[in-house]
Amino acid sequence: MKHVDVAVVMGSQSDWDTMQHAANILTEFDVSHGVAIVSAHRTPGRMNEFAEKAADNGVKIIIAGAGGAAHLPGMIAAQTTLPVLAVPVQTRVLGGLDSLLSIVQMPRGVPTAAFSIGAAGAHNAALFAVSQLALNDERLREALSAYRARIAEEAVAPELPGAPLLLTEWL
Ligand code: RP5
Repeated sequence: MKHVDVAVVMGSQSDWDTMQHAANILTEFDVSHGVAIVSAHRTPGRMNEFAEKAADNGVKIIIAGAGGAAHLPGMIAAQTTLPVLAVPVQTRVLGGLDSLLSIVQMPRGVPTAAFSIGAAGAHNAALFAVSQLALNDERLREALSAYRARIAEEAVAPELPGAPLLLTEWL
């Protein structure tokens, strides 16, 4: 089985709309990654096996997304010392606050890193994984700097139709 640096896991097929944003960033940065559905509640045995074997399979970082009673990231963290980056998936009934609160209050000694709810959280979790890998990878460090430069440029691009005076001329 091929080794990957980052494993992106989620509790359900329905989480993919959100978690694909993490996979897209990893693809953009050319970081090896794989995805799997492992549910803390529906397939606990599969989740245990995944968590116990992840480090031996060469995985360095796990990104785990779940919604509602979102126990997946914490339960994975309980069974591995690899860093677990948790993404609270937005839910229809409670908007994802349920996911966030299920994820964020881990007991002392078993941490996960928690990101914001939804697609932006998945996006940022992947960027965070890239920055962790970049500690030992010059190519990724440079790619992250280029990414930051690009989003800074996009943030100030003057697309304000009808605006009277663009003050950016002062800057
Ligand atoms: C959680 O339940 C999953 O992470 C998902 O976000 C949520 C709903 O799952 P489905 O009922 O859509 O499969 O386990």
